[in-house]
Amino acid sequence: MTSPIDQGRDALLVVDVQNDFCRGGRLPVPGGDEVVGRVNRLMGAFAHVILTQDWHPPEHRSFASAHPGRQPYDTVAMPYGPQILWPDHCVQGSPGADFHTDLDTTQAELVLRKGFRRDVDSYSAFFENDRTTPTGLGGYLRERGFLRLFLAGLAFDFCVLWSAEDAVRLGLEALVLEDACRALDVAGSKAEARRRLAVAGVACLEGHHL
Ligand code: VGL
Ligand code: ZN
Repeated sequence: MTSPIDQGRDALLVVDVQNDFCRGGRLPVPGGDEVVGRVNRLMGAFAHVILTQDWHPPEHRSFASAHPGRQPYDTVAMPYGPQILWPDHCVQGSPGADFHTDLDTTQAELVLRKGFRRDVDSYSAFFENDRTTPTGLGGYLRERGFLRLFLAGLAFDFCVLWSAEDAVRLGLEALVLEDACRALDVAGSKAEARRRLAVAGVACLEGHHL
């Protein structure tokens, strides 16, 4: 069951382990804090680690507050498709956008920010929610010769899911370390994420075996 890590070709992508997604944050993922220790341990097992950071301008169009009359978790039509509206979160430069205080970020070779365009959300670390605007991560991984991407972090059913799907789309092998993720579980999104990962051929593993 365990895939031995190939330190030359494998990278660990740590998704959005930020204060706003943890206890006391603006968009807390249930149990979000519990991934911090697990992710710290996992980072020690990989030679190459990349962090993502959700990084929205104030009045980002994914915020319910930018849509008068709408509530968080409503869905609206955006030019690029349906978009769930969220509480304001991970505003650029705010404490909520910082990495969790206990996350050990020293080993990260790249910190990739996403969601910085006001009109487009970006769940995936590879493409914005229009599914076409690249973040550059695909090119970065290709140039560095990484073939396999292990994913951990928050939230399992949004940014981890979309990133894993896009990794596969770009020809990488993707593996989700499920015990180092937690889900938001909005309207069945956690079960849906499991189905979509299976369809994409993404393996879900227990990271504590690594
Ligand atoms: C995320 C909702 C909004 C995530 C980011 O990191 O999964 N979810 N922004
Ligand atoms: Zn966001």
